[in-house]
Amino acid sequence: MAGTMRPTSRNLAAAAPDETCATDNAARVKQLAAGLGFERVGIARAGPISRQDYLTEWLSSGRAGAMGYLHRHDALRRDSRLLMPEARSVIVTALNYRQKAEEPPTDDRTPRGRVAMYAWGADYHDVVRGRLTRLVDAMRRELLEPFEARICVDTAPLLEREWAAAAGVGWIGKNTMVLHEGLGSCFFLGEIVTTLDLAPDEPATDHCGSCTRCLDACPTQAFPKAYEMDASRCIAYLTIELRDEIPAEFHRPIGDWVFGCDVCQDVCPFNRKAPASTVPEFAARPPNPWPRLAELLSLSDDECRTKLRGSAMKRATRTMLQRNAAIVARNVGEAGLDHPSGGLNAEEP
Ligand code: B12
Ligand code: SF4
Ligand code: SF4
Repeated sequence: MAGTMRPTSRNLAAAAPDETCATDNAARVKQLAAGLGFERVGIARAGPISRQDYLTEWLSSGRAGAMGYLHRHDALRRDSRLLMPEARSVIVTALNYRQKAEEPPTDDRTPRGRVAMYAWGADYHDVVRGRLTRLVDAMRRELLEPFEARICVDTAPLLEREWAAAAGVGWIGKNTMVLHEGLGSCFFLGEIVTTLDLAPDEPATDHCGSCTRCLDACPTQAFPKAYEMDASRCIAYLTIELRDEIPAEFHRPIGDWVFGCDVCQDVCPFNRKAPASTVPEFAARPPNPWPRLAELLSLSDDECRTKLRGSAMKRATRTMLQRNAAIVARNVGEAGLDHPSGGLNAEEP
């Protein structure tokens, strides 16, 4: 856990009563979170984020592509106290989703596409939110003072990686993921913005060193430079967020990814020895991670709704999934699987 703030008996004696309380409460919150299966927990002081200029430049440079929601609630994104005026602390948690890598099944010769690991099992929004709700309940039972708490998982206007870095949960790697030496980067972030005064942690230090594996491996050159992403080029954006046609220059680089991409995490040395997730809900639900392209291409709206219920894959519409599957079908030499709603541009690059 990020909690390196445990006081010695000497500095405890010297600490003011409020400080002692903040330190004790922080330690208790971390214990409760660990008991609920969160691998990392860190605390940051609520307030403005430190890299506001970077965010402004990033948004104005068009790197957010068509993700208009990243431009909305801009002020809230810059200062967590605007989400909750009396907020004192941001508790940041990490929940490991790493699964054993799976080769494509060889029992039949059906062409298949690949789904990014974060979407193999149950929708993380539900799983992380469920556990954070239990954490807040436990905090209300155990901590003596009343407090307000707001749970954020992905969709709130909060720059989760910025907060994770500030709270010492991990450092922001050159591939822009939050990374931890022991845990790698295959974990979800979730936060509790709260009025509780909790002793903050130190930010983590960067261990990327001279490594550039993620930057070199990205199939679409989505990193203009280290630590910076042009999201409009990322396969995760193209296959999950972009509702229109995917520009032809990206068709081939998409390879076999029908939903998301894991390349810049797969090549990261910190993920090589990272532990597997112990969260049962994140185990792969068939047909993930290798759905048959023909099945994706023939899904009706109703079937799509039923099959994707409870999965993070429901973020993409049926048309988007079929657009992606048609591109992958071409890439794996199965152009005959094209679908009228595949959304393919007429020309390959
Ligand atoms: C939009 C979004 C995307 C977009 C854009 C990604 C991006 N890099 O910005 C797309 C669709 C491409 C995407 C892809 C993925 N995403 Co996403 N995404 C988000 C979302 C909703 C918002 C991110 C955002 O605001 N980006 C805008 C930029 C400007 O913000 P930022 O990168 O966080 O940058 C801030 C800081 O990091 C810092 N900073 C930036 N650059 C630098 C440089 C240096 C040197 C330093 C020190 C700091 C620093 O300053 C910035 C301003 O404060 C977050 C959830 C959230 N609410 O935060 C999830 C989130 C980032 N995604 C997540 C995941 C799992 C993924 C994927 C792995 C899914 C997949 N396999 O397909 C990929 C990973 C791709 C990658 N390498 O980042 C996780 C990441 C967990 C982790 N361990 O880091 C998050 C946190 C969701 C969650 N709750 O767990 N995602
Ligand atoms: S997720 Fe894939 S496409 Fe996106 S930056 Fe990483 S390697 Fe590149
Ligand atoms: S691959 Fe190398 S440079 Fe990229 S995030 Fe991992 S350690 Fe950092």
